Amino acid sequence: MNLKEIVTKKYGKEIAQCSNEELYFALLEMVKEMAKEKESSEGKKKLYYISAEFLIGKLLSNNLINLGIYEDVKKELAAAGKELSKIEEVEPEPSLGNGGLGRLAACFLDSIATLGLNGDGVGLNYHYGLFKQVFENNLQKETKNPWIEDNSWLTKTDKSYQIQFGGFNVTSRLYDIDVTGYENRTNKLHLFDIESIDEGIVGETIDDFDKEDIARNLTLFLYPDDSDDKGRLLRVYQQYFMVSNGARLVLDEAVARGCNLHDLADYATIQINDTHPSMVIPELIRLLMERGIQIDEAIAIVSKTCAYTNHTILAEALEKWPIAYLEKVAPQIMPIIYELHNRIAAKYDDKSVYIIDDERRVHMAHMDIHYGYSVNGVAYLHTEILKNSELNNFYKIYPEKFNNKTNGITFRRWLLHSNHPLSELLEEKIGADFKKDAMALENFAKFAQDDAVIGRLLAVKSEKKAELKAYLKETQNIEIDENSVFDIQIKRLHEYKRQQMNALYLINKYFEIKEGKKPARPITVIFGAKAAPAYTIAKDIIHLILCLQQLIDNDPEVSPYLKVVMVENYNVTLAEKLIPAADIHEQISLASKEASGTSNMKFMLNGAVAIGTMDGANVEIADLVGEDNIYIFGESSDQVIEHYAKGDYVAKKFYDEDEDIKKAVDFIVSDELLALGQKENLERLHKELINKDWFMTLLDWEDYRKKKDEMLADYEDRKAWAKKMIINISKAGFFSSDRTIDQYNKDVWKLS
Ligand code: 26V
Repeated sequence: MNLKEIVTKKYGKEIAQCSNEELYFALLEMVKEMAKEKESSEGKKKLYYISAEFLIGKLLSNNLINLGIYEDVKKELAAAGKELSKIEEVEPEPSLGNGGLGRLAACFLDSIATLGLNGDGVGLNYHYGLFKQVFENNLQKETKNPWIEDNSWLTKTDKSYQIQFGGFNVTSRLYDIDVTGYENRTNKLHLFDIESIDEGIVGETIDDFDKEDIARNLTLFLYPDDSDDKGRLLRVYQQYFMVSNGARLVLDEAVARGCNLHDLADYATIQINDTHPSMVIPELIRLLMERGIQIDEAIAIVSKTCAYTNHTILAEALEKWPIAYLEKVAPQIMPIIYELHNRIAAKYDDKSVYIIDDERRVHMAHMDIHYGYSVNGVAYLHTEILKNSELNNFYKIYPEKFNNKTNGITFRRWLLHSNHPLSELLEEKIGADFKKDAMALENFAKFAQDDAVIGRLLAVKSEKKAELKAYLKETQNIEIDENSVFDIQIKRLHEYKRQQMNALYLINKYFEIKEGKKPARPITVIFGAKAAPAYTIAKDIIHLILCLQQLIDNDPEVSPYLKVVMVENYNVTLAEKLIPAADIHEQISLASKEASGTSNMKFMLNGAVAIGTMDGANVEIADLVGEDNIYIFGESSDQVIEHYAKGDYVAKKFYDEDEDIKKAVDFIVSDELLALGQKENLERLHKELINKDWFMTLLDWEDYRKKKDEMLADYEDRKAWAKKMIINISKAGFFSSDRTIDQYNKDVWKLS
């Protein structure tokens, strides 16, 4: 049925008489019907991308684009006096991820379907998802984030399993979301839930619920507070629930396609997205044994079926679960984990590659590496660091398992959907090929000296900046100047990402303006970030930024030249507005720490220029665009790794010896800021920066400051800057997730 027919049937009226809400639900129905027609059972072998997070964002526009009906629907609505963009606003954003890892999983699903591959996502249906961030007294507060409505993209299926935990069972229920490929097949995102979930048990704050009542709380939140044992245990319950359901689904579907289980690896491959789903290995072995396969063969089958992606080298993020937790949650997999461990311990003397350590903790990544057939990092540098340092002992055993798959992003969402005017300009100048073949963007480079194209491109940027201004005014009551330079840093709040370094730059700029040294043009620095609820210093950094925002807003000497904005509840929808409007983007992690980054790719595609360290995918971006088109600063990953090895970085030395640093750092506890913020938080951050600074903010600060000033000066030559924009856009093709998925498929999954 077309939209008109659906609207008549559903509401008995014309499109023009419908509210935006009614039209949203009608479009939802229409898209679901059309998506269904493109479901496919083609392909003997199937990929399961199993992940605790899928940060899918709103789906309406994306689906309309992928189904090839966006323009027609927009016109039909316009003819009835309706605006598609207003209808999009009705849709709630699903909140099923933290950041890059979850968003990557969503981009991958889009590309898997777009390439016509047989592959689905498997995850959990968190009812409140990640918390909603609100600011109160310049502090982050976490509140519930309900997103599921009666009528939504979720479709309840008849799939259900009995999942056994230590001492009790729960009944699962599978919900599916359609994943439409761009002019290609429809795949599925399978989200498991429990029948007995009870949203009503959560009180005023997000941690106000009985964490031990697993049968009612299991799928309420993504990563509930893990600062205490109960929260951590709940996370293990979630993980086991996810993989037990996932493994059963894999087996059921394989059998339905004719698999005899001995040949499972010909029918299924499972990509383990970081260590959150690692228990799928022992669980799958257990289920195969339950179905009559001997342990040796079961281990061999699973080892040919599972592949692991590492997304971080941060020690605290590499999961190691105490045996006591696993015994409580899923005692039935412990004998298998012991067996997997014993086989390794019998073979190798080196305890660093064992699965169970002397503290009786299970190293999930170690299990993945030994019993998976592929181990990949997510950018060239990251994979090199895994091979040569972090996982070197494993690399020596299994060099053939290690491979790199540099991350990518889907251009459907991050260009076609989020930046219509740029997309149109590109199509006019280089044709529509780039929509299917991202490398065709290279053809845009020939316009780098073309004044007419430069004028058009700058006009597109201005249009997106004006749109962002209007959006922030309407949604957050924030005023920004569209004629200022937009400098944007959006990512999870973490010390290694060094939002604090950006804040120190702002303090320094504040001093300069006070002293009469005004910037050539006003600067608007925008942050978007959520901090993990138990990550104290990260929350202190948010506090500092919010205090600076208030201080500067209230200072008539400074506010005409400098504006700091921390947007509330940064999410995919906001990213879609912020990225196309950016002039400058900040990729300033301590070298070696950011596995890849993916916002860097989205920004370059939208014609923003990076200031960054040689870290993650920045290295490959710099290689592609060349040094004139990116602003690189800071020590290299080798130097940083050496500082850690020698333990020779002393923040206090930088603080004592550099007056500008001292002045900026001390301003954190100045009377001006203490008047706006909490003494405890600001003093803690001040102390941390001087006495610890584990992620070496002060090491690179001077270099960062110089580079940024150079960049701001260069921005004033608008023509030269536009050339940088054009080069960035034209080199972005490599970062299409279609390329990444094609590589996964050719090197790892080998789907037909
Ligand atoms: C998780 C946690 C959880 C406990 C507290 C500290 C902490 C720190 C980091 C993480 C991150 C987990 C993995 C992750 O999200 N990695 C991101 O993956 C992206 C997609 O590959 C990549 O672009 C980012 O660079 C990487 O940080």
